[in-house]
Amino acid sequence: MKMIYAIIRNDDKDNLVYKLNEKGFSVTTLATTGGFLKQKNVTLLIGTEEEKVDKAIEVIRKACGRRKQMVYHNPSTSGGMNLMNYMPMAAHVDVGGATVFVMDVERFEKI
Ligand code: 2BA
Repeated sequence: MKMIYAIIRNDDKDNLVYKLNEKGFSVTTLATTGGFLKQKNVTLLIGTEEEKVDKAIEVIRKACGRRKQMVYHNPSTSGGMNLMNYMPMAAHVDVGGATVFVMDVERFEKI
């Protein structure tokens, strides 16, 4: 038996939990905060058999892996009548990412 700790972005939580449940993994989510940036993130606890660990990590990678996302900025209205100030601006930003730890479970019981 193994325990997977996966620290992920809040935005990826619902999709990842859905995908893990769909594949038969039980999940507990904890609301956590990164120690460096002090931003809220989510830590998933996933207890599973050793032979299923790679499958769980594959699901995490697909749902949360680092990727580019297009974001649109609201046009500024503070720059006068210049047309450029009203043009929507688009940019690619990096989103996602997961930090995963896999640990041995000495004993597992449901009482
Ligand atoms: P990541 O390395 O992707 O880490 C994202 C979050 O995962 C971290 O949030 C932390 O909550 C958790 N985490 C990562 N590695 C961990 C570990 N070895 N043990 C326990 N938890 C761990 P934050 O601490 O707020 O860090 C956010 C991002 O800031 C990190 O992204 C990394 O790019 C950067 N960072 C973190 N610590 C740093 C440091 N001491 N110096 C420079 N950059 C740092």
